[in-house]
Amino acid sequence: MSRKPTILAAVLAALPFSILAADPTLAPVVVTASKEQAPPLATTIDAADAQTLRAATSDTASLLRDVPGVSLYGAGGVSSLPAIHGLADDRLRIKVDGMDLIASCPNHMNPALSYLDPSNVGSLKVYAGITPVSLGGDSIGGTIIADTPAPTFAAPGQGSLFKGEAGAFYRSNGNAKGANLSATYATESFSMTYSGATAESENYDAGGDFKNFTATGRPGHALPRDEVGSTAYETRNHTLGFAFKGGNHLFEAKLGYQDVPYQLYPNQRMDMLDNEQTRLNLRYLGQFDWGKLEARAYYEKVDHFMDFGDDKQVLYGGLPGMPMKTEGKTNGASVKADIALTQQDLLRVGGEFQRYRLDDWWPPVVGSMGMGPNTFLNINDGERDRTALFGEWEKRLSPQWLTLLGIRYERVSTDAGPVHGYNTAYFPTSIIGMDMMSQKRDASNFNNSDRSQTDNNLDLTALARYTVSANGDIEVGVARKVRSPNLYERYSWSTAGMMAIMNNYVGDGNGYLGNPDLKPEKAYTVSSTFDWHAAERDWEFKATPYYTRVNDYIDAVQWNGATNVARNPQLANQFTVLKYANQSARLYGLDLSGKMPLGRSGIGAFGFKGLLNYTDGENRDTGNDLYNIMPLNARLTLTHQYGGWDNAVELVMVKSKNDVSDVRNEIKTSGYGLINLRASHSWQQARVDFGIENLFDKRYDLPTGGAYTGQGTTMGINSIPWGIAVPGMGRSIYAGVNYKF
Ligand SMILES: [Cu+2]
Repeated sequence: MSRKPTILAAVLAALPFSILAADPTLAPVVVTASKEQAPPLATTIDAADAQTLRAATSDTASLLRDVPGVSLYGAGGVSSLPAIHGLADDRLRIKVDGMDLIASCPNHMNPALSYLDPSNVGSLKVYAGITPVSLGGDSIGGTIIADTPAPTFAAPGQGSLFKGEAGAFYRSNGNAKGANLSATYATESFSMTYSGATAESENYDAGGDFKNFTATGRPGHALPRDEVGSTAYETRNHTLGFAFKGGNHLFEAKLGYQDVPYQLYPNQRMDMLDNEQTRLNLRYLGQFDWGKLEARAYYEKVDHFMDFGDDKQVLYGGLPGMPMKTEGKTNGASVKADIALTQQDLLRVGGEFQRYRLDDWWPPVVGSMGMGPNTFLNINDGERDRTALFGEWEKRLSPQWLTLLGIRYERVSTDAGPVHGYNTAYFPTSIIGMDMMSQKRDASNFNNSDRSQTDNNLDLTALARYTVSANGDIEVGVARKVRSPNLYERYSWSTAGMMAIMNNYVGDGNGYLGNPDLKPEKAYTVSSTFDWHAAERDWEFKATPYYTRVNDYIDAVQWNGATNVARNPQLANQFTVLKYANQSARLYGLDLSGKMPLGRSGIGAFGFKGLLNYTDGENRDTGNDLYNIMPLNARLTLTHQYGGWDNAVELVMVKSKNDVSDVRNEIKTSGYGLINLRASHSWQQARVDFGIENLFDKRYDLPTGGAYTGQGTTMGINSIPWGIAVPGMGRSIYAGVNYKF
């Protein structure tokens, strides 16, 4: 630690000199964020934007941190879960290369964006307000469209081309390092690309004075005092793509393979100790006189394994661990046509199909009376199938007015087979005995219940965009969106605390119990965006107020496993078991964002960027605040460009979180401010990035990072102390290089 300020001072001291030393006549690589202008407004992070952050992070979701309306649920080092306007995870539609990937893990450790390395991002488009039905489905919040780079072909007459890119990074906090390589060989009609990336990190240190469990004298694996337990990871991603182009037809085949040897979780009782994904994605895209036709078919298989990582420990009878396995298989297909009816009318019609199979089972632990002799079947033969049809009509009424009307019907069927616990015998005397008793009762209740459910979901969207002048646009939209429960929400069945805490994908440390009778969530949203800007967008200011009412919102009620009824009174200041329940909720808020030039002088062009997000969420049935709502936060950035230099100083400000979900005993967090520094220099082929995150090594808690469960005996529901939030990362100095050939 003592060395860091010295390095820091050296970097800071060197900055102005290196700026002066740079030759301004060298052609800079132009880095601009492209903003889509067609309705509805989407914010796009392109490959160049991603590049400015990827030396600082290996978590693709965190590339969205500058996008208005987006916040992140903390999770593993490469797997944070995006939230848009207070709705997160399965409530959002997140497509990676057109695939609706599903987090199969009972802790959602493997969400869609965790399969995409930041170095392989072609673009990330965020629809924060109203999502068109063609890009939605089975979700009630916004949509994130993530795509790998589009295939490139040789120019006519060029014959063939070979090109590629290689990069590496290092980050001081956690001793994180990684590398990426991509190479393309292409002719005018054929293109082949390999992309690979690896990243690994040890546990990170919190800023300032964090006292982990070791520092506070709790039992468990001993760690240096500032270290945040269970934050290490190692990940490897590979994709191999083939593309054929003939006339107006494009055919693509993409193979993907991900192997994560470990990704530890500071806010889960378990750690990911292996995640292997294989996927195949086929796509056809055709241009015709009448419009565009796109068809896709994909297959994905995930093998996921969890147990306690090094920082967690089992004291229950000195047993070696608690292995948990998950297998998910997804088959999907979609067809979409964009039909130009007239010059002013565009019709989008399409259909989607998805077949998902899930097994989640926990093998017996040899020698354990509590965890054996049988396998614990958490989800057995889980099924979730979706069939959807949609139509969307985009009309330009006049040069000023553009409207979009959409309707989408989606049928979602779910089911799960019969289950049993570790041991169906009855041990009346111990805590373990009580767990066994409830497992027998719970399994029997579950097996006798009607578990097959079919939901008929209808989404409706209406959107209008009015161009006031060359300097202003207004967009107003209303939508009804529906999401069916996921398999864990419907079918996890054990009330026993020790089992329920393994079914948790919000990181609050509690246990969750499914509910086969859950109905789909229906959201009604009104949102508008006021967009003032210079004709060339040298400056811009956007405001997006929104309001959402959700009927049958899937929240949770505290559950008493012994009596098998809702708990009353509630347990406070401890971890508890909750059962999913349909309630109602409302969310509202405001995003503000803008940028302006601050002038140009002999030492370059300066600019200012700002972003502010506010969300309020309430459960209308209980009056409780909704869980994991990011408090008021703002991000102010001073930018500087000179020759090939592109630099920034960033101030992040977050208010304290006092609005918490009482039913989940959510932890309050204090407000904080952080300073980040970034610098980069680009040449024709090479680029270097370096910077410092959390310059002053500030201690802060992640407001949506959940409860700290990263150390010790996490197996018992209250065997670790309640009330400690996961702290954010302390100062990290990083550098990255990238070379294009
Ligand atoms: Cu997992």
